[in-house]
Amino acid sequence: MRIIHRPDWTISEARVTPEAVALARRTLLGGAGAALAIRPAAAQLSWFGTAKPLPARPPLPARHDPQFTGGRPLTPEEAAITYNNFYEFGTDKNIAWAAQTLPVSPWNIEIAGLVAKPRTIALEDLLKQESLEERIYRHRCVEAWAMTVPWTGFPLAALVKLADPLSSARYLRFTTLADRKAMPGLEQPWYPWPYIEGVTMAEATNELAFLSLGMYGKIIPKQDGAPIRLTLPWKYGFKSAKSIVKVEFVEKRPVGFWQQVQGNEYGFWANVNPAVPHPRWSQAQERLLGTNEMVPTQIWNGYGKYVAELYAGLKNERLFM
Ligand SMILES: Nc1nc2c(c(=O)[nH]1)N[C@H]1C(S)=C(S)[C@@H](COP(=O)(O)O)O[C@H]1N2
Ligand SMILES: [Mo]
Repeated sequence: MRIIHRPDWTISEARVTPEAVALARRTLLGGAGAALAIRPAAAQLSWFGTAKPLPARPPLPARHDPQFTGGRPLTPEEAAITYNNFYEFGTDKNIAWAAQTLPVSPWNIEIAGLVAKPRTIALEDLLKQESLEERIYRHRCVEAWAMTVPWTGFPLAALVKLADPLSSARYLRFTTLADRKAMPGLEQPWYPWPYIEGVTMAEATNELAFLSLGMYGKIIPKQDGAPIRLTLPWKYGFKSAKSIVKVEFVEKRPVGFWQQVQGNEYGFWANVNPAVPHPRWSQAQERLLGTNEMVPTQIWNGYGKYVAELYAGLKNERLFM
């Protein structure tokens, strides 16, 4: 028997409204939130400080790369870091508090598969070898919400170089943390844990592909994938795997978490394209977190100048799902 468990977001985000955000906030507040809808915006801001504050994050200084501006106003930090997809902590958007149990230190990354020397690196040792920079990127979730965020990290290409892959390596396969003690979402056994994602070698070494350790000039929040996550701004957000523990160089195309859950809706490539609808909703527009403004979606999420050529020869692939 095959049971298809559709995550609630695959239905709900298609009809997202400002009310949905109000509802999310109300949930954060518990019962006290019922009055929220009639409170002025300024008063709404204070709930964040008073209800259940998220831990303060230490600064993570880095050189800002002026090449990546985001092209639209930054999403307010509070909006970006309290509206998350991180199924290991639950299937709704307000998992920020639940995610504080994520154990981030010590953190090791296993480099495995088709590389000169498979090994495990402590994150702090990896960071000694990479220099951090800040880039503002647009993020587009397949559910049609979007944000614009300053990420701090280093190019994925630098990790590929350090890993020293063999010429037979064709893909990178990322495995993320699956810790039953810390992650209540793993109790939902119908999901194919751990969360896996993958990219081609050409994608991994593209200038845009980034590993993020910070957000808004500070250490990345746990709910956003601490201590290290992928940031692939031209692809739907589910490709940007959080809390990575293993990077494997492989010959076979990896099958991602969402592809396993619902392969007819979520594929390997998942490049953003307004003209290719999701089977159950349009991708023509996106809702900006923070303002709820609806704006047109751009092909490759606006990053065609960097990545379109990667796909020029791939005529028989489902590039946009
Ligand atoms: N391990 C893991 N990584 C994940 C997810 C997840 O559920 N688990 N969700 C993905 C999805 S669908 C999106 S849109 C982004 C959301 O990142 P954010 O919460 O920082 O906005 O993370 C991606 N990476
Ligand atoms: Mo997403």
